[in-house]
Amino acid sequence: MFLSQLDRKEKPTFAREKFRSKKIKMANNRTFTMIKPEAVAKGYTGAILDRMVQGGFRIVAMKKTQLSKAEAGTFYEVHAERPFYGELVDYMSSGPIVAAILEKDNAVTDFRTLIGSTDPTEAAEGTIRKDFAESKAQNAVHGSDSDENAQIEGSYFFSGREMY
Ligand code: IDP
Ligand code: MG
Repeated sequence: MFLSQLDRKEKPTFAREKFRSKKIKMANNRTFTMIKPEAVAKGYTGAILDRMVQGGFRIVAMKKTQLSKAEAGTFYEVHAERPFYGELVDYMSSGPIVAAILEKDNAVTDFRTLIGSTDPTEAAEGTIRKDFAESKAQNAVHGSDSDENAQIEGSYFFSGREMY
């Protein structure tokens, strides 16, 4: 009697664990982006969002907001040892940005193709950075570099209640 009760209690937990690990492995359909301060200030927000939508990405969540220096520092913590880190943190907190979670098959890879190389002078024709970026530092948009970072970055800006 006791054992069968225990069994019933354990089963749902096991099922949830199984579901969770499957979801993590299969979550390659979302990425996170920011339209960076110089692009927002120049009025490129609408045109850049249009490129994303025309590129096959669905907007799951979106907001206009401004990062504090501390928040920009945390967001770009992986680059803390790079020589451009201070400049990057100052720049990313210098004005409003537009943050969004985007959905598409192979979202991370396809989005990085759509935005082009970090340095706009090396970006392919027709990419967002080629057409809207000012420089390697002020390069119009951010795109996550892995599924794991897309998940971390998206949930830094949005609660589950803000994703549709
Ligand atoms: P990514 O945005 O293409 O992934 P990362 O190497 O992750 O490029 O760099 C993050 C951001 O730091 C870039 O988007 C750009 O704004 C800035 N950055 C990268 N390299 C340089 C540089 O050499 N000088 C100044 N800023 C840079
Ligand atoms: Mg990067």
